[in-house]
Amino acid sequence: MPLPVTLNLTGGEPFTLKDSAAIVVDAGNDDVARTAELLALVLRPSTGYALPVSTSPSVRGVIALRLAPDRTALGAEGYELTVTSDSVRIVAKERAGLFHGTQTLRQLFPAQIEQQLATSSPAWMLPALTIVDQPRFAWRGSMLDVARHFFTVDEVKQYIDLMALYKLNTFHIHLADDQGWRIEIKSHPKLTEVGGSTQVGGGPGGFYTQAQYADIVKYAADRFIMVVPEIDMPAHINAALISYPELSCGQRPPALYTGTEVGFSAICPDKEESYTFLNDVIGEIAAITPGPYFHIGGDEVKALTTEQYNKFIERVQDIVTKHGKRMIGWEEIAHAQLKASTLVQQWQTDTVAAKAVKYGSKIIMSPGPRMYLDMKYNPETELGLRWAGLIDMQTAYEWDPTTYMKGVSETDMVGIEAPLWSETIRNITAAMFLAVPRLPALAEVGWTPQAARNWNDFRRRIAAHAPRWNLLGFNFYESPQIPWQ
Ligand code: TNX
Repeated sequence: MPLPVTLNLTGGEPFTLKDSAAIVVDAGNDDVARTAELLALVLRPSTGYALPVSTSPSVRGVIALRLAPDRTALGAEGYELTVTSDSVRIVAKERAGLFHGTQTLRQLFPAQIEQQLATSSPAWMLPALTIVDQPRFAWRGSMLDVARHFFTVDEVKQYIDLMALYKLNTFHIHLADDQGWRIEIKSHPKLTEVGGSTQVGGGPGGFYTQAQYADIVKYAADRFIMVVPEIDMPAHINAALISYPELSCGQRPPALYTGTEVGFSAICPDKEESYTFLNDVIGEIAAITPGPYFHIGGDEVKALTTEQYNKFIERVQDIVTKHGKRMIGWEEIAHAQLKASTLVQQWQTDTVAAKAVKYGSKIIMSPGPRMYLDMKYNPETELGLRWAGLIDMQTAYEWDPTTYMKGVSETDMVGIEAPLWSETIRNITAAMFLAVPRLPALAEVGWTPQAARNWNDFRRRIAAHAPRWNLLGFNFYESPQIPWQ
């Protein structure tokens, strides 16, 4: 999961992982060794084997990870996994492919491989096979809203673990909204002191220091996941306005906000100091973000005129560009004049995002009725909202992003992203309940060729993952549409 492009059971003798095994990598490549070490961290506790990461090619019973730059057909994220009776070999053109290959290998072992205590049963056997695999879309993301409710660094890492297991490669983190500002900005300390002090429902909120943010970025990067930071503007910005009231136009006295209304706040687009402030914020975050993107939100603005909004977006686009990043915004930004390098994130309509195409801007597909992980599964689901509809498993799985929108074709989109808004969820247990099993379903929408996807086949395969989620401590929704074993 997601289903590989090709999988051939060769019918040969199976492979059994033994306590003498090692994970072999080519000498002189520390990055590959780190991927091997992450695989070892999964395999060691349950097997109880030492599984050293070794550069000695003579070790028997090996799992070998090897970069092959000449295997161009594998692309930036593809891999080939070959299991024979005496070895497991993962080959990829690039390092991301090796990592994805290790996630496939992990899933080929019995579920108990995820156990924390060593166990001698079952035997650690793999069928002889060859898998050649690569993703359909380059952009396979998920967004976590840490603004409405704060999530600790450890919780964020658990979410990244879930994404990595299903080969997602982009983690969009919604760092500021009306209810909370979650990232330290050294030039404007009140953003976190004041703006970070609460959350929906009035709890204590919280924020990440820049060092903690860098730690999240590194954790994600080790798993070949790019972090995209979002500071939502010009609306969804009350937390900044209470910290620095001079940034508002002064229509409404700012106060801490712990409700769930949207669209009421706006940074003043007509004051020069607003852009000085945003330049500082975007500059500091850009400097600690290795990925090429900065997300400016841009959604649900009710307090500005169209003209004010468009001018604001165009100015901010220049600021983002000046700091060396490509801008991303929710679909509303397509009303403004965009650069071709800007990405537009579709979420609500099929007309606004289509406008982006005329600027040459590519689209990230996040249609609410299919991809919003914060929607309820059914009318009785305790958590979640329902404005975009109810999304049980078949609805999440059975659709094609490239035929979803009129006037937008496959070449207009970079891929898909599943947002998890956190108005109704206050910790990772609640987040997992909404994300699992829908996020694995959407991961397959993003990875597997459309022609190879089949709902009935998917239902059967996803059912086998429940024991893994239990061992990993991932809460999940027991959808009645899945034949759980
Ligand atoms: C709409 S999607 C929003 C968010 C809410 C979400 C709840 C988008 C760009 N804006 O502010 O949290 O609905 O589902």
